[in-house]
Amino acid sequence: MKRLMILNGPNLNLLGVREPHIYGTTTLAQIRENCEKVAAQLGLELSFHQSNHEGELVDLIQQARESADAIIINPAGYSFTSIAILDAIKAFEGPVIEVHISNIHARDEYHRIEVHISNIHARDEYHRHSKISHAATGVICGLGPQGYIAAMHALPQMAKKA
Ligand code: CA2
Repeated sequence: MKRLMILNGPNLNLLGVREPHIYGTTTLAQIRENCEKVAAQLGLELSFHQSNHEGELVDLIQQARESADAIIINPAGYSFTSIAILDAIKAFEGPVIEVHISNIHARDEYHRIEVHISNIHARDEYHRHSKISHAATGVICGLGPQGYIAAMHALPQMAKKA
C-alpha cells in the first residue's frame, strides 16, 4: 500500500471560504498540506485532486486503477447522486475510504432550523444517504478535516477489498 489518491468533489474548493458554520475554517489547501505531511510520515506517495466535474472524477478514479493502491474520496454533493462515480469505484480493486467533513447523518438538525423558518417540515434526506458508501470499504464522517488523516492512518491496516 504505497500509492494513495485523494479525491475531492464539487465545491470543496470553497472550504474555509464559505459556510464556515458547517464546514469549518480550514481551507482545502491546508487539508492538502496536512495530508502531504502525513503521507511523508507514512511513506505514502500522494496525489491530491479536487474537481467540480463528475466526469473528471470518474476519469481520475479510472486512472487510479493504474496509478494508485488506495483511494480516499470526499465525493461532496455527488455522494448523493452519482451512479457514475459509484460504478467507477466498484471497478477499482483497492480499498476506498469515503470521507465527509461534516456528520452527514446529523445534517437534518441543521436543515430543520432552516426549514422551520420557511415553515416546511422536511428532513435533509438528500444529505444523508450516500450512494458511494455502497462501494466504499470504509466511511468516516463528522471528524472535520481530521477525517482525511484518520483515513490515511487506517489504510495500511486495510486488506484489499473483496
Ligand atoms: O461534509 C462533507 O464533507 C460533505 O461531503 C460536503 C458536501 C455536502 O454536500 C455533503 O453532504 C457533506 C458539500 C461540499 C460543499 O462544500 C462547500 C464548502 C464551503 C462552502 C460551500 C460549500
